[in-house]
Amino acid sequence: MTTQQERTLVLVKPDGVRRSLVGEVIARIERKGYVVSSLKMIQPDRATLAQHYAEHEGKPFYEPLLEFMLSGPVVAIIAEGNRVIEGFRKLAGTTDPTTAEPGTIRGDLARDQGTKVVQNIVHGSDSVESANREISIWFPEVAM
Ligand code: D4T
Repeated sequence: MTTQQERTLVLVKPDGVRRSLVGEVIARIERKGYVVSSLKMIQPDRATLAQHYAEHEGKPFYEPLLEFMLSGPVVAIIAEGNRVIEGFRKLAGTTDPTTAEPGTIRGDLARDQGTKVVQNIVHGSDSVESANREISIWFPEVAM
């Protein structure tokens, strides 16, 4: 199997920060063997979130998603490693936390809240293109 040195953009979303799960998420990234190369806590503004979630504009959950993401600070992380994009998505588990596998971040730590938008603790880039785009949104100061 070929290995690919990659970077991915991880966000600990406002629910994860409110529940003091920042350390838990970072520990899982690091225990897996990935390297945290950049890290910051930010209160995101609407323009940043509109860029980040541009692909979801117009969907029923778009406005609730932005409201949720505006509801408190997030922690933005660049994690590095071979195949880290796929690897972090596996660590995170599937989008729906009710059915996310136990052992994953979402499967272990999140559940359905009955809210209009799924609150699932973390975001992780889903491709090299998304990672590059998202890193430039959240870390404009980091050279590609
Ligand atoms: P992110 O992008 O936050 O890592 O999550 P996913 O990759 O797992 O999911 P996504 O981009 O498809 O969705 C972004 C965000 O919207 C919420 N969502 C999503 C929701 O509330 N209802 C839905 O039907 C979908 C598809 C959850 C994550």
